[in-house]
Amino acid sequence: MLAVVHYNHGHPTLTCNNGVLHVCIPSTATQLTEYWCIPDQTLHQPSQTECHVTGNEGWCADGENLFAACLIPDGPELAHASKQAYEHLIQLAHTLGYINIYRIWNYIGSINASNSNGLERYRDFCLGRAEAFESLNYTPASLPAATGIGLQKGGVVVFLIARKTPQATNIENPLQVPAYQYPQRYGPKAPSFARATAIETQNSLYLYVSGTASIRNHVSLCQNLNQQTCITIENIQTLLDETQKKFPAFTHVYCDSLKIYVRHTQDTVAVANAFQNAFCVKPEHSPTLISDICREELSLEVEGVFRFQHNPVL
Ligand code: 3EB
Repeated sequence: MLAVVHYNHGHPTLTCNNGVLHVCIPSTATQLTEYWCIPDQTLHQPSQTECHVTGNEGWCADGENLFAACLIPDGPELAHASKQAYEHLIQLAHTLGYINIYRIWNYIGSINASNSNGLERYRDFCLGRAEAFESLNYTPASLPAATGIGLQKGGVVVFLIARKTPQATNIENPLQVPAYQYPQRYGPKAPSFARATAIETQNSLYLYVSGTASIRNHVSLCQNLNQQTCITIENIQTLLDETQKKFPAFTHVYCDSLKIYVRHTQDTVAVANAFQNAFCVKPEHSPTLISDICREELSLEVEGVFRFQHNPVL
């Protein structure tokens, strides 16, 4: 295991404990503990991990896989601090040799509120993140998959997973404009993320699906909860279909986990049931977090990890 993420009360912290990085993310509405393990770990010898925390940054690695996190303090504007923290975190991964960053999470305090200039804090964050990726010479087609979601308060908590070899394959959704090509009306810089990334291990192909919402082309479809649920399920299913087209040898797909973000507490049961049925995943592997979503009109967003196999797993 590389890291444990605790969604609980209190303020954000990073600590090392028995060679594992612990990230605490303040979440007043829901409590959740998440364990980040090495893909296909059972096939290898139990690996030795190394864990370090310095100031607002921490990481844990096993020689092939890295989990790294940083805490961005709150302020009247987020772009500058986000750019610096992103550059620093990505450079850290590169310096340690884990150059293939394939999945990033961003938890943004008061995501829909305005900053001191009247720019929505999500858009403010997107600006700094985009500038960081540009300054590090990332091409849009090589961005990691991501989640960008709200937290009740505070600055931004960022964590990522990366590995040394080989590169991830990016998957886009043909029903959606790539997020990095969203038009300017959604903010001064488009969100920097891929819809999904696939990584191959010895026996499996893992698909990391970004936070997915009820968006077609670049437009939100938000008539009601049922429509948002159906469109989001179709978007995730389309990413699974695209992956199978690119990797036809992997004929069997399993949902390892989902994370379901719901804006309104009263929608939790209906949304959780719909996604658990659609992707055959148990409730204990598909927790719900009450969070604000980066577009004010959206009520839900769902991310997941899917495993593709050559043969059925009994
Ligand atoms: C969307 O498709 C919904 O800014 O990192 C989903 C996943 C969303 C990641 C991010 C935003 C992000 O645009 C929002």
